[in-house]
Amino acid sequence: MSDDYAAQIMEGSSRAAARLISWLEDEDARAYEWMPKLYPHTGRAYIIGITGAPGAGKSTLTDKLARTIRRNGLSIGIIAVDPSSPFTGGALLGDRVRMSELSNDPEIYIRSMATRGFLGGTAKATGDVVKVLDALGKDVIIIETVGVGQDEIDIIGIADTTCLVLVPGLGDAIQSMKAGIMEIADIFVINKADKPGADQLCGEVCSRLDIDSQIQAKAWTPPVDKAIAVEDIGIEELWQSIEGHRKHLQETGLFYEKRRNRTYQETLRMIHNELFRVVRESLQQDGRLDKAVERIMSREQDPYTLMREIVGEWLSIPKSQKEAYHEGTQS
Ligand SMILES: Nc1nc2c(ncn2[C@@H]2O[C@H](COP(=O)(O)OP(=O)(O)OP(=O)(O)O)[C@@H](O)[C@H]2O)c(=O)[nH]1
Ligand SMILES: [Mg+2]
Repeated sequence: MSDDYAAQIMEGSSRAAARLISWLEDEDARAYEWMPKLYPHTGRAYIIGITGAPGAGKSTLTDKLARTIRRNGLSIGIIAVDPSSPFTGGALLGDRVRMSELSNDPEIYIRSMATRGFLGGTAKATGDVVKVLDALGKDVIIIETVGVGQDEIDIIGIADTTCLVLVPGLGDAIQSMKAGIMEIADIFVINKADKPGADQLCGEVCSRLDIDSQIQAKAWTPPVDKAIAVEDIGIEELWQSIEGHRKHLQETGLFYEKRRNRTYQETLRMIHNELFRVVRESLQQDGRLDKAVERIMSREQDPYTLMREIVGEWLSIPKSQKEAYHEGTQS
């Protein structure tokens, strides 16, 4: 079958994968025809998240890490989520990698995703793209995402190993980091170690981790690796740290637990998104929401009551069926 996208992707067709990913990004219904067929063939790839501030060197690091992984004979998928490069002057991941020899390697698949403004979230689209690359047969999938906003928290849910990239010279990096960001990192990378302040930053992160481990005993203490991505220094060590974390997850059973938790969250989110989509469409279809907004604006109606009415209508569908059932048995 020439248009069996699932079969083509499983045979390793990058073109078929690219097509399906575009449909996913557009929320085209055709995507959801093929995803169920791909799903049984996913779950094999190991997923690495690279997150950090804009310009921290995530793309450079990803490029170098990809070469190291290739030297180990593994194939790679790279997803750059919403590259922030216009702000930092850094090259898009795609550009950066295109410039290197990686671009000619058929074992590497690179995809940039502009997901800013995506309703329902980056995580949904990214999670689906991960599955496509997994079914495509990639051994390792790297997701690069900027660690600002809410997105990075979502990415953590998707990655098996999350690397947080920090750079010296951005003031008191630890203090300015959002609450919770320390907890999400499985590995810390102090990049741009050629710049002054790298050792100090390293020390700050380590002592913070020390304090954390005194407060709460942890099965895994994140390694803190120094790197100079532009010079390919510290990348092999980073790969060893990632491998160490992978083995730790597998030996402790946390790997299964982590993926089970991800599947739980993902399934819940899918149900949430679909419910929201169905309700939103029906409200938009007959212009009902527009009319209601007018009434809310003029204070003829309040949004709280409207919300209850709308949700109540949806909930009453099974209830009325139940009532009909009892009516039937009573008569
Ligand atoms: N001095 C120094 N510069 C580096 C290092 N790694 C990356 N850079 C430079 O930092 C700039 C940003 O690098 P990118 O790899 O584009 O950073 P990024 O985190 O992907 O940036 P965004 O995707 O825009 O958030 C580029 O000019 C790199 O050449 C390093 O180890 N040392
Ligand atoms: Mg980048």
